[in-house]
Amino acid sequence: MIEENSIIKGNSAMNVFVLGPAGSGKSLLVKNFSAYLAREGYVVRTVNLDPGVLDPGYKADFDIRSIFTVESIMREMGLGPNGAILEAMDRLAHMKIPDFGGADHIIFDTPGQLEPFLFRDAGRRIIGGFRDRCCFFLGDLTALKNNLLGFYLYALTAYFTLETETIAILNKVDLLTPEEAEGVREIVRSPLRLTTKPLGLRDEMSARLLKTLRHFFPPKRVPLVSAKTGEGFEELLTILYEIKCACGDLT
Ligand SMILES: Nc1nc2c(ncn2[C@@H]2O[C@H](COP(=O)(O)OP(=O)(O)O)[C@@H](O)[C@H]2O)c(=O)[nH]1
Ligand SMILES: [Mg+2]
Repeated sequence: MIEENSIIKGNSAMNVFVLGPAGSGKSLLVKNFSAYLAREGYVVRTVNLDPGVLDPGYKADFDIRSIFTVESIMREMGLGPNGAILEAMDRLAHMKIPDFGGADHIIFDTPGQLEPFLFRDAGRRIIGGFRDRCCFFLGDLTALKNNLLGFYLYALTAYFTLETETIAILNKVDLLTPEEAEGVREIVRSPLRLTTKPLGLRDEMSARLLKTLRHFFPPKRVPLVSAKTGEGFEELLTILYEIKCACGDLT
């Protein structure tokens, strides 16, 4: 269990951590989804926790780069970029992130290097301090092709490592034809149909795993979205609403 820490006192917002590999569209989602929420009448704040980004494309209400950047840590400690990211996230785990009293949603942008979040304790310490929280785990549909299984497994690692409800989100649907998008939806709904007979061992294993993973990522909870056009944002908001309700704190 994660104990609450002093960072979160008074924060009754839904804290949404946007995670995913580099280029999956995290920063664009933070920018456009927060603007969408604001248009829907919510009080939204954005936080950039990526110390390596040159320009996230939006003006964050709190930006870690005002305290350090990957470059400044590289210089200060003589580290390479990967070591500097790990050091940055370890520092962040001990820092107080400003409390935005009165916000309904706080959307956090994160670095593309997933190691500190999925394979080290820093992410859990950064995220776990917030009471109402969830992760949006983004994948780039154009890069995933037929590897839905690998994507789910990463999202599952986030769920277990961070002890946080994790929504697997397939981004960049605008780059797919309607037929391709429907094909992905079909796989999400019925992963077993992926397999063709006779089954090889690998196919059989992936089919079984996908079947199990449906418990963690039920098809209704795997939205296909576009951070660019806003397609699927309504679905994301509904999911946030359901998570908030499940936290028992809806006012
Ligand atoms: N067409 C399209 N491009 C996107 C979408 N989301 C992100 N991108 C583009 O993908 C690239 C990487 O996006 P970015 O938000 O920087 O990814 P990050 O590294 O995960 O923060 C940028 O060129 C974005 O404009 C999307 O939904 N559709
Ligand atoms: Mg980014």
